[in-house]
Amino acid sequence: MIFPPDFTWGVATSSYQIEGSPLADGAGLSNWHRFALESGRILNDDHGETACDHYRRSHDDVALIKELGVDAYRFSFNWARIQPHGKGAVNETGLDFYRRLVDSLLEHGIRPFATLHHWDLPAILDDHGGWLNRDTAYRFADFTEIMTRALDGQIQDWCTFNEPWVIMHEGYVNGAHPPGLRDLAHAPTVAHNLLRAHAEAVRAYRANGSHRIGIVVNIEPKYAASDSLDDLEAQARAESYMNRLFIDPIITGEWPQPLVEFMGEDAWREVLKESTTPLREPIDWLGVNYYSRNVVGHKPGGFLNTTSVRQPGTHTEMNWEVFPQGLTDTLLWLSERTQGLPLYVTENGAAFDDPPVIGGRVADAERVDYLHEHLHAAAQAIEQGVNLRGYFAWSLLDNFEWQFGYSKRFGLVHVDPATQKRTLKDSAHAYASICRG
Ligand code: IFM
Repeated sequence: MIFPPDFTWGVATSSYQIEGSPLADGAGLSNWHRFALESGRILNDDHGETACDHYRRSHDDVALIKELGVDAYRFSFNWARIQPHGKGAVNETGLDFYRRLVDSLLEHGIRPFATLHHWDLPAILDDHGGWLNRDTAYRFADFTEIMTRALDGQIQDWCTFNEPWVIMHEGYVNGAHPPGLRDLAHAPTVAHNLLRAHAEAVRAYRANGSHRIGIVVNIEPKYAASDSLDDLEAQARAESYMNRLFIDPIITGEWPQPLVEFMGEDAWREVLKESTTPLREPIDWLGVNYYSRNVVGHKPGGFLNTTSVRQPGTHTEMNWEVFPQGLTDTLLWLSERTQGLPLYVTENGAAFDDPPVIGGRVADAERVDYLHEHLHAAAQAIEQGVNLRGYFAWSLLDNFEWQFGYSKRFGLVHVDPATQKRTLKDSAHAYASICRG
């Protein structure tokens, strides 16, 4: 495996998944905390009240990141800590937490990669329609301006959204995330508002910041189950919905046609009335979160008239097929669609049923293999000409995996929920030796 000498090696987390203390020091309630506290929403009624207690242990966690020998740390802000009411006055105590975190990263020589929004929205904005409301885009641009003014001196790599597709699909179509709505008809409006918010935020950033800004999308490459026309069309619909809905408007200014055709122009009427030109705000880089692939067949009555065809072979605890070739394919696909824009793998990793800590060791051999195979796949993409600038392992810590609570463990570092003790798994040691070259 050969990586360029200036390749960025990192680990990633997000605010609600690790911080805990969600209401501390004047923070407002977030949509995620409110949702998690509603009984029946999350497996075992888990929530982020404590999570990895990172809010109180961030200094030690930065030392842990340093111990891994990585160059960069990708994290996100809990917007409700900073603007408890989703707009207006800044809660300086909340902002100070991130100031301290960033100072500590820089003191340790670790480059901060900041995500402005990784799903935790001030709950009050959800009360006003969340991403169905056009105004949320302007609130997000204001928030971006606040963060940029406060931290652009120290942070050079910014990202607007993490996985806008998940916000749209799980929150407004599938109902597993807040606000828990279930209607495919929401997709065009929510996608449009998220893209508007992204573009407004990039413009706010350009006015106030002077480094780099991008967006992170989740891509699950879609392979047709057969060469039949039905399956090929099913593949195109699935790809349009999940993989092209956010990239195409940003890069080409077009909505993916197979999806517009499938849903019918009526469903898209309001969105199609507006020009996509303002959505095409140039970005400096694109992040991709890759975990698995999807083999798609035609099935009348299935979601988008498609079905997922389960493949033999290893699956993770999330029931996701382990398919490293999909990462090479994804990077080549993105590279072509984005005409050589700098790319980062901003998340890649796996939940496995890890063995327990024995004698200070977690022998997570499956994750070690997963990591090696996917890094090999990334190196192959570079060899084939992809402008890949870095890789972030998901995740630094075992953490709150959304609707699955604490049942799925993605960490390179084991976290004991009772004591919060951190233990480096074998995968952390393996990753550290790769990062150190
Ligand atoms: O834990 C999530 C993360 O928040 C977003 N990307 C996928 C990860 C694993 O499901």
